[in-house]
Amino acid sequence: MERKTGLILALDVTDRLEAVEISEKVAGYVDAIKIGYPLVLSTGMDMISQLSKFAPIIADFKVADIPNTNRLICEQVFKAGADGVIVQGFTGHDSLEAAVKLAKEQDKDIYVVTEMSHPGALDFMQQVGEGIAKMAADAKASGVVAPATRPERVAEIRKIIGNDLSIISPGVGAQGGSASDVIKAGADWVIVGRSIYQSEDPAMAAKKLVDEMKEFL
Ligand code: NUP
Repeated sequence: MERKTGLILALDVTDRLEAVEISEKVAGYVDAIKIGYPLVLSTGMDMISQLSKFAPIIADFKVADIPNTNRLICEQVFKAGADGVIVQGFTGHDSLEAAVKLAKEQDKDIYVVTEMSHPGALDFMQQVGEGIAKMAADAKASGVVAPATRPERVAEIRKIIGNDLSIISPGVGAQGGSASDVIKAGADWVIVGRSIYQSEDPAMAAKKLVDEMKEFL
């Protein structure tokens, strides 16, 4: 994924027309659009190709299965037109490797969730986040997903993965994180949903974030 603005839109709306309208408005400010279960379950998989006209699509399906099933899922998502897929890391190295192998064959990206951004991630995930980051680097994934709500953890994860992998970081705005803080801590992109798509003026909200991050990219 090419970095121009550092912003990825998380498009968690459930209406097809709204999804298209928002994408059209913010297309000039985002490097990718992340879509997940809310939008795909309500509108269908063809939403991926429809929105790919505006920006590359990252499918946030947090794939978490055995290697063969991970491969089968990623195959379908890439076939539908996505450029990247988000997978969970806690399933272990073989599941991740199956996804990465397929993605590399098709020149696509796999992003691995290390530690999630919500408070409940401290219950279990944080303890294994660094191990997952190391595994993602060993497997040569394209990048990891790390929490904008905890920039200090993003900085730790950056130390582990080095500069070959990118960090895409959700948790800005509605979840309390700051875009510029997490970029300063080592993230390459922020992923922002509600602060953009629930705004009166999504394009202006996206532009504000891009302007805020510009000097730190
Ligand atoms: O750790 C994660 N936190 C998170 O919020 C991993 C994610 N994939 N996400 C997703 O990022 C979440 O599902 C949503 O699509 C987006 C953040 O949206 P918002 O809080 O900016 O509305």
